[in-house]
Amino acid sequence: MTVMEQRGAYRPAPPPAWQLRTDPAPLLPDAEPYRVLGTDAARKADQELLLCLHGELVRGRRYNTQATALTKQGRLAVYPSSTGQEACEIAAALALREQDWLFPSYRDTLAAVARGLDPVAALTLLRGDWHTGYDPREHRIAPLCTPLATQLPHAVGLAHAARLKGDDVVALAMVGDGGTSEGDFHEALNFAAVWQAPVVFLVQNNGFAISVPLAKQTAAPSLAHKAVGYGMPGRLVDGNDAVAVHEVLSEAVHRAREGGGPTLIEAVTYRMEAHTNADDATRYRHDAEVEAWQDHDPILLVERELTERGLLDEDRRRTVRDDAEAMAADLRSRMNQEPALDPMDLFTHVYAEQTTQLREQAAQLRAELAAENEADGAGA
Ligand SMILES: Cc1ncc(C[n+]2csc(CCOP(=O)(O)OP(=O)(O)O)c2C)c(N)n1
Repeated sequence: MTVMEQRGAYRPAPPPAWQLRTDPAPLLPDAEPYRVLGTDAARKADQELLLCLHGELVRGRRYNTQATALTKQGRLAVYPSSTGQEACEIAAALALREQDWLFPSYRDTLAAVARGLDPVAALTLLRGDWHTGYDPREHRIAPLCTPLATQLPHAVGLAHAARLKGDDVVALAMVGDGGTSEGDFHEALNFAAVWQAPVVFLVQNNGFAISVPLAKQTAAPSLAHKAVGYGMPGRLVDGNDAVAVHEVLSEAVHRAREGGGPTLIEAVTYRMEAHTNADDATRYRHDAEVEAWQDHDPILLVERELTERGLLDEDRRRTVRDDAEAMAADLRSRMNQEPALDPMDLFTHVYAEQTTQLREQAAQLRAELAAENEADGAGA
């Protein structure tokens, strides 16, 4: 007998008035990622969409190689390449309307560029500047977010506020597989579902959070299954299939716009490069795994379909390649112009009155910069 029972105070609690409020079955994702390219359904894909996606994917790939080259030339502090993930980036961004908002992570430069942002402005933060480089309100693109998943509650807040105001706005929030383990992911999805906010969450499951593989990140059946616990539909899509990504995203955006509430989409893809230029991926994965994904390259998948339809001749390839090269040349030449960066600006706009710690950090940085200048002067 327990102490409570001995005292006679123990009364078993009545069973809670519990009931299943939502039938979970329609919320469940399919067992396999949704695919279009390489299946019979591909024949129905719109020709203009295919050609547009192809051009954008090739541009996106070229942007990635150019930005990575700029890190090697010391023109860019860091670049998290999305090579291999271009279909997620571009097809998702193209599913939005002009008035909608994008909430990107640090890896989602291509989504921002596909939405019309100047390719150089998109690299401002990664260049080491203290500001975003563009007006988020003008472009309806939130700043590229480095603290994992913090962009998600922001997206929900904006989407919910827009709905309260009666504005026709949908927010697309992008996050990595690792970001789904953050508290912000939970809070954002919970609020989004309770409020039925017009927001779409796109998880790019690229296999790794730096060196941590998905198996060590979660024991969930899939990341899309997490949706069910919040009461929103989960969708699983092949993240390398640009047509499938575009279709699934467009449906979810439409649903959100019509008042149907949020959706969680897991796009299964693969990060072909290292986490950033500062990472050595050979320390935690085998080349064979990377090579196996080459056969499922997002550009290759679209090109196979275009070729089969007789829409990709040498002329077309050249036009697309020239367009990508022109973009890369412009990016290169503008990034090669010396930026006016003063590292001390980091402290300028944080607080109206600096805290003691910030004053100390500013003094430390000032001393380091002075020592560096002196060393440069001595070496000259
Ligand atoms: C709150 C927070 N914790 C840790 C980090 C350090 N960090 C930067 S990237 C990263 C891995 C993220 O992986 P994932 O979400 O899968 O996105 P991916 O980089 O693969 O696109 C970590 C842990 C961070 N930026 N923010």
